[in-house]
Amino acid sequence: MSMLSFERKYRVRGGTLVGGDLFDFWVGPFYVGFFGVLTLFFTFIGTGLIVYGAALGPTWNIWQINIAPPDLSYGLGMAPLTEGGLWQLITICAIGAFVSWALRQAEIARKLGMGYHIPVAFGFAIFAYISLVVIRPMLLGAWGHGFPYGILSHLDWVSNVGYQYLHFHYNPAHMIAVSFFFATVFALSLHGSLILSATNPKAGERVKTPEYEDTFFRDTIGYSIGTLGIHRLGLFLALNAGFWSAVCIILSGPFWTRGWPEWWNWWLDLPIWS
Ligand code: UQ2
Repeated sequence: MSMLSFERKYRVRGGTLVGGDLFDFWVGPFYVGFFGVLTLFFTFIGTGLIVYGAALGPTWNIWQINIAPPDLSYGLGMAPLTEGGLWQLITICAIGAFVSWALRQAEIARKLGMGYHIPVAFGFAIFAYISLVVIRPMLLGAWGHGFPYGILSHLDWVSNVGYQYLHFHYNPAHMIAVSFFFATVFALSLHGSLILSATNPKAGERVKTPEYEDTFFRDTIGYSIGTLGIHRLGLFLALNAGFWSAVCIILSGPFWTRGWPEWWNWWLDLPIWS
C-alpha cells in the first residue's frame, strides 16, 4: 500500500522531537512517531469516556447526548466523575490529542524540511478551543464556565452565553472575527473558482498559466495579489478568524460583564459632542 515511486526519497529517518528513532516508522501510509502514539492514546481514552458518559445519561439520541462541565460550586477543583469529572477528563484528553497531533505535524514538517506553517495554523484552532474550555473558565474561577459536550447542548450554551451579554453581535472582537470568517470564505471562493477556471479546460484545450490568472484580476479590478500572495492572504485571514474568535469570548466575562451594546457608549461619551 502506498508504495509510490517517490517514497524512498521522502520517507526519511530523523526529524523527531522526542524519542529519537523509537517510533520513527510508518504503518501503511501513516507516519507514527511518538506523537502519533500519544494522539491515538488520548483519542481512544477520550472517546471511551464520551461513550461512557453517554451510557450514564438518559438518552442515546445523538442530538441530545450531553456531557456537562461541573457545577460552578466546584470552582477550579476536580469534580466527581458523574458531576462533571468526566467532562474534565475528556477535556484533558482532547487537548492532549490536539497538541499531540500538532507536534506530529511538526515532526513530519521537519522530516520533509518544510516550514511549520501547518502546525502553527492548527495551533490557532487549538488556541480557540482552549480559550473556551480552559482560559476563560480559569479567568472566571470555575470549570463550569466551559461549554458542554453535546450537539444541541453546545448550541444552547452559545445562545445562553450570547444573551447573557444582551446582543453578542455588538462585541467588537466578535465583529472582527465574523468579518475575517466572511473574508476567508470570499478569498477561498475567488481562489478555488480561479484555479478551476484555469486548470480544468475543455478536452483538447491547454491548462492556462498563472499569467492568465493575474490578467483576469488585473482586467476586472486592476490588481492581482499573485499566486503566492493569495495563499499568504488566505492563511492570514483564516488565522485571524480563529484568533479574534478566541479574543471575543475571553473578553466576555473576564473583561466585560455588561451588555455588549453598552460598550459602544464610549462613542456617545466622547467630549466632542458637548
Ligand atoms: C489573485 C491571484 C490568485 C488568486 C486570486 C487572486 C494570480 C491564483 C483569488 C485575486 C485576489 C485578490 C485580488 C485579493 C482579494 C482580497 C481579499 C481580502 C479577499 O490575484 O493571483 O492566484 O487565487
